[in-house]
Amino acid sequence: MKSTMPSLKKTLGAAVLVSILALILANELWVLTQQGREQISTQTKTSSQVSTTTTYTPSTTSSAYTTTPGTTTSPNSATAFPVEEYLGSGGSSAVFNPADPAFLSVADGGVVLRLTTPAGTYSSVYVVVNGTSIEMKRQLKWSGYEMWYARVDGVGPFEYYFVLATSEGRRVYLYNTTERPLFNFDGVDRFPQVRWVVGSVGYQIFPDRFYNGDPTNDLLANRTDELCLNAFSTSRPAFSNWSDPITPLHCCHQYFGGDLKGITMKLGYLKSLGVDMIYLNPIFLSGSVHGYDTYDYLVVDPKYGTQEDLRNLIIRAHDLGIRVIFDFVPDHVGIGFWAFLDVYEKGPSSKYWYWFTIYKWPFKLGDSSAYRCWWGFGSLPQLNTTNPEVRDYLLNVALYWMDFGFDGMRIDTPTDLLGAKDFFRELRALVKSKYPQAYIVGEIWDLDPSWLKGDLFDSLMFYSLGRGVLLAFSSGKITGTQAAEALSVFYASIGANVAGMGFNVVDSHDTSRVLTDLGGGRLGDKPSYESIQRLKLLTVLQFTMPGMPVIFQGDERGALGDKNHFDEQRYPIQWDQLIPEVYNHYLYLTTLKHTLPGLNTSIIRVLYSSDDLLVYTRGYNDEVLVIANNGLIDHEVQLPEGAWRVVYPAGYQAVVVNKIRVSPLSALILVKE
Ligand SMILES: [Ca+2]
Repeated sequence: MKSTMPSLKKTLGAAVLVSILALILANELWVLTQQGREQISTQTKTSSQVSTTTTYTPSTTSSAYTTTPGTTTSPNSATAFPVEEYLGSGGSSAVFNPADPAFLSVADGGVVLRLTTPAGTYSSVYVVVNGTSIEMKRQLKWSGYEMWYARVDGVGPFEYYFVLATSEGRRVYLYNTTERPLFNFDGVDRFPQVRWVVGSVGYQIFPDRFYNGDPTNDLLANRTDELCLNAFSTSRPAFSNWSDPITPLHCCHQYFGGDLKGITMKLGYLKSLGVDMIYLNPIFLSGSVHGYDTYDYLVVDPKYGTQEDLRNLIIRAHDLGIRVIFDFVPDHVGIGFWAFLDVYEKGPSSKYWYWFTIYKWPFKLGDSSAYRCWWGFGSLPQLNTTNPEVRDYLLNVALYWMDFGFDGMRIDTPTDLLGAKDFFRELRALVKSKYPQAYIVGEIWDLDPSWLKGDLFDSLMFYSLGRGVLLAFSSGKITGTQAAEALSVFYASIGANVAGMGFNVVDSHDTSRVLTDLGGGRLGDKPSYESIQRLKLLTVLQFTMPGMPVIFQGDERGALGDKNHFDEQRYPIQWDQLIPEVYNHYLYLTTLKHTLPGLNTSIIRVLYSSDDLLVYTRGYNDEVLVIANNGLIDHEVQLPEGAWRVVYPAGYQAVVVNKIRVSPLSALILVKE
């Protein structure tokens, strides 16, 4: 549920985003400041000696256990004069905090260790794990920092420390504490990845506007529509044929008749498109088209069908290997919510009086001055989630639908809840104890890593990535270098496990459609060639980020819609209209997502950027290479060593070495031969 937030978001420039993220990061990180206790090597090494080393192993690793802090007795002292440091002691300015998933997490069945250093200071970094040295890869780079990562196979316990080498031969050994020099991973995964998300393609469905599978239920919304209850409203709901024009009621009270049977009938379409997960906008009894004003959390809205229809949808989807998550709205209800109506009728003698915050009674339904409501909307009374009764009620609702067969939930406006983090901590513990692979996503527009530490959500709706970075780049609002910086800050802020679980949206029912944002026009227009090129560029990026690309219904068909015009983007899918070029493009991207192993990992490395170019790899062996050009001229790009096969655009299929040209407003996907 969003009203003004999207337009607010739009005004956030990429530069602002970067600085916000940097701030978040700075607060989260354990930054070791430079204290000038550097010891310069007496034996200078050339840079090539260090940088070409692929497996550096200290000669006597076990001595690390017995080394007395502050002495010069260290591994490998013959080749370089080492500097010993302990976390928090300062010196190397390296940043590491094993308690934070951004630095240590279990992803794709292995442990991903990451370390941040000042940019350009170290030519190579190693992590020594149980005596074996693993070279860390330079993964990300942003305003003065770079982040390195290494993967340790499996999830068993191990001990480790870091070795940082400069091109002049100075080596810094980063240990834990003077008492316990080695870092220790105990083998316990405290933030398990929901593994099925990593290789999946998601699809968001707005039920009233997807497909009408049962015309007999179309008018049932009349019985509960909020406008009929709201004392401050004189308008009434409207019922329209599938391709009727939109009216000022379009956003919330112009009904088109889409329903659960309609979704079930279209499962074959979704399967052939390559969809692995459906996110359903609210389907429970409510007073609007969007459903964020719940009347009964445990009743399927009759305008969408019956509980049996829902059961049938989930069973059929599961049969096809498609998971389904529901939209959970714990912050507020509709004015027709049974407990709220009880308060409305009985006042302080209602046993639900303390489920809300009532300022005066009696009151009229819809009076925003009479009770606490969401963002001042009188139609949306806010629940008092600090009341244990309300919390228990909502927790049981969530568990009820998980028991019913859902695979997870998207949570509406979580930051607005009273006592938000306490509530969601409890929710997660309850749901995950019974369903460890349940996927829990919070509707938070900015990147706030504090929600992604393992006790709250698996992912946020990553608008901050999809729109803040990828759309900004594809529309030409930011350069490749700015995009690389923003991507680096984004992925440095969250664990690799979270990156792999990313809910990667570029638009939704709460924003304009991206094709409109990219200059394609409004509902009913014919998008230009350039806007479609930009859409392709954007979606190549969306589909090659770690995590799950989520398509908003109809984007794959080339739908248009301007949010500022009565939420046009929610207009019904016109099943007789489709831009084949767009649909085939999406189809090919879902195929690549399913078939390229590198895209089924949680790892991205930003390799190179310029004004027009953004270049990155995917996978632990850098096996997928993406080159994106948002400029209006073509560019020649130097390829990493080896032979590369072009897999996007489709049909290209050439094997190339050394260099490749990338056309204006386009992207290439290559795979290591
Ligand atoms: Ca219907």
